[in-house]
Amino acid sequence: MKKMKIGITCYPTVGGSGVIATELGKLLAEKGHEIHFITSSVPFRLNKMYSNIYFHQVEVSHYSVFQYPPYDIALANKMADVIERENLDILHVHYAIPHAVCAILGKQMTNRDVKIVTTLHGTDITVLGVDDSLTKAIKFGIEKSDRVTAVSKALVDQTNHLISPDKDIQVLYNFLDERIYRKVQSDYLKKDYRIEDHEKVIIHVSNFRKVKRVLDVITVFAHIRNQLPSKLILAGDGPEMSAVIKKVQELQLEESVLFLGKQDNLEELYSISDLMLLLSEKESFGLVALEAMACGVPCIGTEAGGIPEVIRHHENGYIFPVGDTDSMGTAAVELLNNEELHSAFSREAVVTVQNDFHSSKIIRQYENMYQELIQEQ
Ligand code: GMT
Repeated sequence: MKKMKIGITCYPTVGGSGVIATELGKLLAEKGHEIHFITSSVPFRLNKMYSNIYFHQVEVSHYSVFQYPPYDIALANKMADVIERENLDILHVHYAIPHAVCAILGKQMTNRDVKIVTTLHGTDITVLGVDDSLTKAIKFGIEKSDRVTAVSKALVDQTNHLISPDKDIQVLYNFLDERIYRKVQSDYLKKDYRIEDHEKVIIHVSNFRKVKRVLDVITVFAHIRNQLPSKLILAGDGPEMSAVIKKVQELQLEESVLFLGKQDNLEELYSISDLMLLLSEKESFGLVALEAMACGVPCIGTEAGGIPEVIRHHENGYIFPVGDTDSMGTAAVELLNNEELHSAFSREAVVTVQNDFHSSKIIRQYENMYQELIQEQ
């Protein structure tokens, strides 16, 4: 396969989409492609040196005449610089707004035939797609991209429903680095966190936005805690944190809930967990569920968005309607009490990740898509 020069733009500090964009760049670099990140800061997962990964920082002028710093224009300008100087074959942007629109503008500032690929991650469609001030820009960004991908079938359907773009959108699922996300020996953490051997460990990881319904996580955990000795690990932070703390206090669960804040090395936390709860009302994919499953943790999720494409009901976990905390609590207790069923779900979780979301498979799909585009020239 021809080695390509690929530009990547993402939100370098934001959750799952930044993680996927960065991991994609790293894995493509490992396959010999030359990668150029064009972002406002170094992507937080770019934590290792690669001789074929370059970083081009977008700098925004803060002149007093500008009421708002012109980030989008500065990004388009930087994209144009990199397209020309590095002779990029592909510019792959994550999020339609503003990145796809900037890429189209940046390309127009050059006379190069770089191909633009846009990946939709969710919030750009499910939240911004209903904002009248942005729908035309989102549609424009999608329609003028050479290829558009989305991280789940559900997100393709939602995009078609909300924006009706005149464009085929291809599903390319998220993936993870299996060398990192696997069951590891981290039992020492149980001792450190004062988790007794007979206690079950439930985990929730998110940015604690309202859409994640972390209060439901607490309700379900309270149900579990009533029936079984257990601890809840909460990893992450965000706007709902004070409401969550208040609810934990009201239910007198302070001794059983561990607030860990933002954490790296999540595989160590998943490896001591028995169950992951992802109870969001909007979720285009649910990367944290995939990470937990890769470490052998069954998940309970909601019917929202792409979650059922990852968590399969009665196979590797359970799916319930958003807010049905009674059913979630009952299913959780049954699963945690049934060792045989729990082991079967745990094994199946690992198999699902290997078969359907393996990085080698997904990276090949991206490479093939890029190659096809280049050959269209
Ligand atoms: O979940 C978030 O709030 C962060 C957001 C992001 O932009 O990183 O996540 C979105 O993209 C992830 C990677 O594709 C998906 O796994 C998340 O499901 C998706 N979040 C939503 O749709 C709410």
